[in-house]
Amino acid sequence: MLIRRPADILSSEITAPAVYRERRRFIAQAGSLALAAALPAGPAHAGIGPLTPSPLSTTEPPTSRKAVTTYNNFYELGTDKADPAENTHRLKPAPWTLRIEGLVNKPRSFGIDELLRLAPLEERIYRMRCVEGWSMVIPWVGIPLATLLKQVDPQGSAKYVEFVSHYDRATMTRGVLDWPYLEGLRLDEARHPLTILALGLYGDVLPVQNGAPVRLVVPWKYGFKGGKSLVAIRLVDKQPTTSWMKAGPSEYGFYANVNPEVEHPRWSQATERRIGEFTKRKTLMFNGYTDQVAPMYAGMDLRRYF
Ligand SMILES: Nc1nc2c(c(=O)[nH]1)N[C@H]1C(S)=C(S)[C@@H](COP(=O)(O)O)O[C@H]1N2
Ligand SMILES: [Mo]
Repeated sequence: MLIRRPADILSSEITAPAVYRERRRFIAQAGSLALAAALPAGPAHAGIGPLTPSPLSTTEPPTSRKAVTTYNNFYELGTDKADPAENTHRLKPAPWTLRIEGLVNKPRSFGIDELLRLAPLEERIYRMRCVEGWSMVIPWVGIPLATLLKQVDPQGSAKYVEFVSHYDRATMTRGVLDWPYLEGLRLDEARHPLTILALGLYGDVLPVQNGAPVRLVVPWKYGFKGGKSLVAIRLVDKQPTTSWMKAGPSEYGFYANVNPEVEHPRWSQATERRIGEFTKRKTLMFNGYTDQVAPMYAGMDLRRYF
């Protein structure tokens, strides 16, 4: 990944927990109204409740909405952190369909309204950590990916899941990476309860720069695993080669679990800077989700499978 120093974002931009809780109460109340009134009109509204709070959320204070929506990696919309928010007109998130295909018994496409109704929308406040060394806490809104996978009935031969992002050569970055942006998970990782398809953040529909209208979120892995603006999810029998693996196989592995003990070839992964803070934090194994995810990697050499 092209390396940039995190822009200086003031700690005052972190939303105070009390303010944030108040906001959430509002969203919970407004939510059922918003769903009834606004959803049929499409995703161009604010507020997508009702939201079910999740016990899988961290209690750490979320990073400010401003930082979450202006400090982004979305190379199709430019390689500077500020580019995606400035180039949102280059991606039209509606109408949209997400295809689920490959080794499944019931392949089909989902519209965004169908995804919104598939399962109770949950608020998942997750720690997120980029391989570049910065981190955020993001209040996502989404559904477990497992719920979606169940709908298509994966075949026994399906072992991996490939995630294909939207790409339009006419409006998006050319070069830099092998497009479309491609990511992958093992099937058990894809089915893990922490793995979600995000449809919103901070109680609203997903802004374009964060991967509208639907993107993957896998909180124990480096940020690049979370493919944005997904058009297809493909179940396959062999480990997919992802865009970043193609770009730099010695730097970006398939697993990409957050691991303070495995250095990126050009820098350490032992510490991180939480956007909005000035003192560095120690990076936690699996980004702090060890209890939930470590069993999936039992017996694996995580230096080899980085
Ligand atoms: N399609 C696509 N998805 C992508 C990227 C990208 O460049 N293109 N960048 C990844 C990286 S490196 C990170 S850190 C996260 C950033 O997500 P955020 O901007 O919502 O914080 O998106 C990931 N998903
Ligand atoms: Mo990243």
